[in-house]
Amino acid sequence: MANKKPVVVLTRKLPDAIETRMMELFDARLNTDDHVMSQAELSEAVCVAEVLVPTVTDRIDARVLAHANPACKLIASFGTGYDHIDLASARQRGITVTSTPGVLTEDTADMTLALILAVARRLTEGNRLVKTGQWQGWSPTAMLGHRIWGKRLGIVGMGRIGQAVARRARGFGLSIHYHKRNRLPAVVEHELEATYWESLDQMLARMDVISVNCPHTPATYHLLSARRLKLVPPHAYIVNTSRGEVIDETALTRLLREGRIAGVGLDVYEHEPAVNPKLLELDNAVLLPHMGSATLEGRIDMGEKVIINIKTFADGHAPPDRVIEGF
Ligand code: 8YV
Repeated sequence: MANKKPVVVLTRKLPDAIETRMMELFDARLNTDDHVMSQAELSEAVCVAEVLVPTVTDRIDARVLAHANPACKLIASFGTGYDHIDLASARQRGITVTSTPGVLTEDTADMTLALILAVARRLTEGNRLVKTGQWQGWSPTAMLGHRIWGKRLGIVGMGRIGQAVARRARGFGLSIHYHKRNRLPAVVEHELEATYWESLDQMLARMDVISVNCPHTPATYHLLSARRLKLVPPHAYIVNTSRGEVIDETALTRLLREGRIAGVGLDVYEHEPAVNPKLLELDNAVLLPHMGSATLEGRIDMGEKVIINIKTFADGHAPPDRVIEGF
C-alpha cells in the first residue's frame, strides 16, 4: 500500500474512540447514521475502498466483490465470524481477509450462561410478571423452573468460546460434554473435566442442556437438523450464541411448540434480523437480538484489532488475524 493514508470504508458506526483513531491513522469514510448498507451501497463501498471494514450485517458476496477497486486489498472485518464474506471470491481477487478473534470470547461465554439460566429459571417470564403488575405474591408452586446444578451440558464446538462456556458451567455444577470435529488434547480435556463424544447424535440424546458454540461453515449448516433435534430429550434446553444457520430454526420451532424440547435461549437466528414469528409466541423461548458480544469493552477491543490489522497491512506486513491471505 502506498505512502498516503489508505482509504478505509466502515460499513457501520463503530465506537467513537475507534472512529477517532481511524480518522487519525487512515482516510476513514464513516457511516455516521449507522444504516445497514444495501448490496448496491456495498458495491460502491468496495469500489472506493482500499480497505473495507464490514460487519456481520453485510453480505460481501461475489457480486459485491466484482466491483472491488483493484487497490482494494484488505477486508478487515469487525467480528470473529466471517461467514458473511465470500472467501473464495476474495482470494481470487488477491484480497486478504482478517477478523477479530479472541476479544469477544468471555463476553459471549457470559451470555451463553445467562441464556442457560434464563431459560431454565424462567427469568424473562418472571420479569414480565412483575413489570406488568400481574404478580400476586409468593407461592410455593409458582414460577417453577429446573435446577441446572448436577445436569449435563453438551457443547457443540469446543473452540475458544466453547471452552470459556465450559469453565463457567463447571462453576454452576454442570458436567461438561462436548462434540467437536477434532478431539481436544488430553491436557485440555482434563483441565475442563470434559467428556468427548465422537458421535453428535449420541451426545444430543443424553444431554440436559445443549449449547451451540461452533462457527457457521458449509459443514455446520443445519448441523442441528430436524432429524438430530428429534434426538434431543424432551426435558432438555438448547441455547445458541453462535450462528442461527447451525440450527434448523423451522424444525426447532415446531418441536418447541409440540413440547418435544423444553426451552430455547437464542441470541442468533437463521434469517436475522427476521425471527420465526411462531417463536415469538412461546414462553419457553428466550430471544435476544444478537447481543452476545455487545459490551463497550468488547467493541473497543474489536475495533483495536481491526486497526492493528489495517495498520500492519498498510505498513507492508502480514496482519495478525488473517483468515485468508490475498498475496
Ligand atoms: C459480532 C459475532 O458482534 O463476532 C461475531 O462473530 O457474532 C458478533 O458477536 C458481530 O459479528 C460484529 O460483526
